[in-house]
Amino acid sequence: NNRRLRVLVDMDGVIADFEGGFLKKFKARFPNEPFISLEDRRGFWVSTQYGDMRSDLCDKAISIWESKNFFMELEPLPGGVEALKEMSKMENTDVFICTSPIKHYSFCPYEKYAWIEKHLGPEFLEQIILTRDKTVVTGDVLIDDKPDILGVEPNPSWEHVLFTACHNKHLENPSQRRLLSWADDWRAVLASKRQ
Ligand code: BVP
Repeated sequence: NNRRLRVLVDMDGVIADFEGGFLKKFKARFPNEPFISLEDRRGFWVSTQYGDMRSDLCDKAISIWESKNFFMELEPLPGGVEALKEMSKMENTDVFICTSPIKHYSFCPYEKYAWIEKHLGPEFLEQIILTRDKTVVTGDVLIDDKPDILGVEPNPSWEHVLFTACHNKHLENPSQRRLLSWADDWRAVLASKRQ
């Protein structure tokens, strides 16, 4: 089998610590407001869970990731940068970072590029796919922490492998295979797609 393998890797919650960065900045900016510990996070949308706690907290949460330097200052998640660099050096393998920017576009798209250049190197700037609809992107596998990845294409070409995050780790019977972290066997996931 000579076909090249195309791996799509999500950014927030997979290589960049969106949840940790959000909670740290939310507490710093709103020290007198209640917050949701990472242990208590449920559901993909942070804004929904904060809004359910108290309606005005939805907009307060949104103001955190709409702020300048929010995306730039996210910490890398353990092992992610190393895994992507190793993956990109594998034979017959093309790696793309496939990430959905927020609609408040003043900072997020720029900062995603800057983050990737800083942590992965300028050569990875060639590998970025910014899209709000990942179903129209073709690939063999998409490693993503969002449990439901929907869009205009009802039958995406990729297999979604669910990357475990604080908000999805309690899901009982996810329809996807899981990667528990970058210490889990991502090489075996890739190997299985080369068969
Ligand atoms: O840019 C990220 C953060 C944002 O949605 C994007 C998810 O992209 P992928 O990980 O799917 O590529 N985001 C936005 C909200 C609320 C908006 Br209102 C949220 O609660 N969580 C979240 O991640």
